[in-house]
Amino acid sequence: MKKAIITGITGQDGAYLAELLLQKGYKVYGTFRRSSSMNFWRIEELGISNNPNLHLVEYDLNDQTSNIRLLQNIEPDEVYNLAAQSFVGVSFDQPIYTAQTTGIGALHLLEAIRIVNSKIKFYQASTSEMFGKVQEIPQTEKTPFYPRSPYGFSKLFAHWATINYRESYDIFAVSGILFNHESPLRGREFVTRKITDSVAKIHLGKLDKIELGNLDAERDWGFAKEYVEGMYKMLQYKEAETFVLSTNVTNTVRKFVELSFGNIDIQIDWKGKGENEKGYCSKTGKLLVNVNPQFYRPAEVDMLIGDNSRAKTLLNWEPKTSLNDLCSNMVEMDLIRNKNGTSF
Ligand code: NDP
Ligand code: GDR
Repeated sequence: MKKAIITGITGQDGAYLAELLLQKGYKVYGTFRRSSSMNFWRIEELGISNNPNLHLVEYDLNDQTSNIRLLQNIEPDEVYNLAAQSFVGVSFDQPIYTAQTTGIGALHLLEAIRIVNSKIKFYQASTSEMFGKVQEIPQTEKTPFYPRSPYGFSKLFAHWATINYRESYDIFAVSGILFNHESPLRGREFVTRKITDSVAKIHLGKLDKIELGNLDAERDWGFAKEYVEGMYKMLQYKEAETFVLSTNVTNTVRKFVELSFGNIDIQIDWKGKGENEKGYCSKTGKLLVNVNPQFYRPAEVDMLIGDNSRAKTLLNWEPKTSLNDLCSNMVEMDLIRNKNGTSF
């Protein structure tokens, strides 16, 4: 039975990846951080929390002895490093912590592999945020990087550390440059889930309006469940390499707002009150979207659109879910949760 460690099993991707690896017959060791209130709602919602092949291990990426012990005790075949301070907005307020966890944290794990067993395969969760300021459209494995946040430059450090350990020590270390991927398991601080959860609350009369920042940012949004399959495929490929996973389609935050409200039969009048008056109304005149500068970032990534041809050709990986379907599924789940009072 193959053994895999997933750092960050309490997060969106960690939960989906654990589900996938369990289906593939792996023994999965998922790491979580000690906290005064436990955070297992995602693996519970997926129905895998009591799977006998799933083991939860307390761990912090920032504690190097815990990295070494993790590998010594479990003797894994594969390590998927998904743990990170992953929220771009917070990285501006907590840059040092973000660099330690999101950047140096990956190096801790690579060093632990070098020390304990250099045959362990390693996946690093890299990101389209490393492309940052647009240098090329679409963005590929060869596009120059220009990160625009402490999160982006920390991930870039981890990306290069992964490549360096691959080249220096012959470690099977893969970097997956993933564009935004969303799902009903997305954290509520990220814009898509913030919107779908708010739309559900507005529909149920629990909220008046959504407060958002930059509505014109463009993102290449896919479905997270399909992206974790890409991670798995990268570690099974014959060589350790770098791959982009994306849908190759970009949309604005504004479009995602429109799609989400469409699910509860509301149309936003973008010509209505207007951004200068800080809000947009429904066609019937109810203020539903407020633009709040609090949610603007000191430096923004204006536009991301990927090119997944390499992953398509070499890994036979391709996204299938449209943004429309993804959005409908997220709104539907948020309606159910908010009705049941189980929204996380
Ligand atoms: P989440 O924020 O949902 O999950 C992050 C996970 O990391 C959580 O389990 C969190 O634990 C854990 N974590 C944070 N700090 C530490 C630490 N110091 N030690 C151990 N664990 C820690 O992220 P996603 O699931 O969305 O993303 C997974 C990875 O992929 C992240 O590295 C992210 O940066 C990267 N990525 C994500 C993309 C996306 O669109 N989702 C796109 C490209 C890359 P806790 O629950 O306790 O906070
Ligand atoms: P991102 O995701 O920064 O792309 O990082 P996020 O959903 O936070 O922002 C996307 C875009 O929406 C704009 N925006 C808002 N964002 C948030 N969170 N809240 C708002 O109210 C709001 N209003 C507008 C943002 O300015 C931005 O342009 C995600 C994370 O998962 C990273 O870990 C991952 O690496 C990248 O995706 C790829």
